[in-house]
Amino acid sequence: MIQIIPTQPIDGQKPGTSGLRKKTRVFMQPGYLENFVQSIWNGLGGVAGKTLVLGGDGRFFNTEAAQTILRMAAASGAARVIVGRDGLLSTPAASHLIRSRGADGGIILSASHNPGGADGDFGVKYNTANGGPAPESVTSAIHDATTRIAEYHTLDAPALDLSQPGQTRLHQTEVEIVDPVADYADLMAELFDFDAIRALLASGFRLRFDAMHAITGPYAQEILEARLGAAPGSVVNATPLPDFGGGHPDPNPVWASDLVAAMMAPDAPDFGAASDGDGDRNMIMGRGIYVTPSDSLAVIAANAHLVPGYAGGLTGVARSMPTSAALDRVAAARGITCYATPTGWKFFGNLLDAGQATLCGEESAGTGSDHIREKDGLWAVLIWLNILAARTQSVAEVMTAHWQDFGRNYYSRHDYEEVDAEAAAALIEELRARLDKLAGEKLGTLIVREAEDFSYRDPVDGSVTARQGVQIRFDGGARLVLRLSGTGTAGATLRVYLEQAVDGPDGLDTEPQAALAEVIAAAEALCGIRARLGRTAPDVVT
Ligand code: VG1
Ligand code: CO
Repeated sequence: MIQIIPTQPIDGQKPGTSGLRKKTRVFMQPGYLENFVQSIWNGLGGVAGKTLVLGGDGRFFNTEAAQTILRMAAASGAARVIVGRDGLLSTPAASHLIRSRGADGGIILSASHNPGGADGDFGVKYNTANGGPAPESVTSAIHDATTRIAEYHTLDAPALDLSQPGQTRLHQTEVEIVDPVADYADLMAELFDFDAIRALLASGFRLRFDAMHAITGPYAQEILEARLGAAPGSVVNATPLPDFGGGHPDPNPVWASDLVAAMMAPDAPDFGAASDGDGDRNMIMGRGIYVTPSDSLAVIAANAHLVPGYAGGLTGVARSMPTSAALDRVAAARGITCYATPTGWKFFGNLLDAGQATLCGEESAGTGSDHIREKDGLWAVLIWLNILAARTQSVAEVMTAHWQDFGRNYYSRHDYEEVDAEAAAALIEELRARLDKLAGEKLGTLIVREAEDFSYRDPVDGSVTARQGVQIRFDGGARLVLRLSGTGTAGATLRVYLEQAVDGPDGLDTEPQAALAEVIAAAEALCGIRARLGRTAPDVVT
């Protein structure tokens, strides 16, 4: 039954910010997925006798890829594979399953917020036994294995029926098919005051959750509608589709514009939220107000003690470097440490494992805590609902009070997508070469205080990750960060992160792009982004 198939290394199988992402048709080429999966096994030193979790966000090719991976795990002697029904698991649910079942690791099939479909993107990510994305030491070993692979092992076996929970066997491997939602929903019930949220929803408080035709639909229906009593239909676009209905399952004001329109309408619900392709991102809105992810993280940190799962307080907090310093303000007020890490959830794992941080977040709509080792979209929605129930205030009232208490960090990200990769790389390289001489220079109206290429030394294991983005601070509380995306599948994407801190009590109610006008001009003065990349404006402003 076991087949040993000769193969050769395939160029470019290098995991990025979050796993290996490629065009779906690239992954569908004969041997492409097989090479990478065998390289995961090889990079780990084999999977014989191990227990793995397997699931994905349901995008096009999920079903076939899950069957291929099951055959390959069995051919390499895995003891057990725990797989979500129909090969489905949200990223947070997969992380929880790895932890709760004591698995050795897991494979998540997703390209997250990237579009799906035959002409969209596909991705494969390996998570370790703590439930989190593999750290760089592991992804490097996997990449290394892709450059040396000579054969892969698989089985000559028909596809397994994954449509019913239960136990089955593939060769000598136990395959356990589990309900993808149940365990995760139980975990949420442990962390939050479901009675208080239920009472809030019974009091006429209306919510709208947009699942964007992605994996969170069934999770949100079970938790928000069935367990918490939100009105039927509160969860919209709830049926996961292989191509996400042709949309971009990225919960931000650009791609979730329907939700924004609904929340800005006169009869808007009290609370609006959305999640992404694999369920780890979140967007939070109130009636007439959008909450930036950086602000959301700070509000959660400031109010977590109102929530049962965090009643004991936070040991520390962490944010990715580009994320605004709104979180730092809360940490300073509470006397706890705020860590700044490179972009990508894998850098939070050690801090969470060591108990040095309880809460983490990224400006890209990722928020989470030590309950699992991934960011968690529905968790963010539930903690917000729990906070609103405890404070008996609207989202707008909570935000106004927060800015008055802590000050405000105006924030925006401008993305230049699918630009010429060489031009973007040259722009960043030339900038790096100038960093030493930038302090004191005037860019537009702003004067540079300090400039650096961000480098991170992990406080737990001492590993160093360099070249993680150019960070420029200006006199007067403005900050500019530039880095290249590590999740795209075509050309390069330049991300320009813009921040202006205002301490208050005045100036807390300006339109964000206006509040950021001087930083936006400074970015152009610094490196002429638009002219160099041949663009007149960013493609996406969030
Ligand atoms: C982006 C975000 C980053 C996030 C990553 C994965 O990476 O900026 O904050 O962790 O996506 O999120 P990049 O390298 O493109 O900037 V997900 O929900 O796509 O797994
Ligand atoms: Co995601």
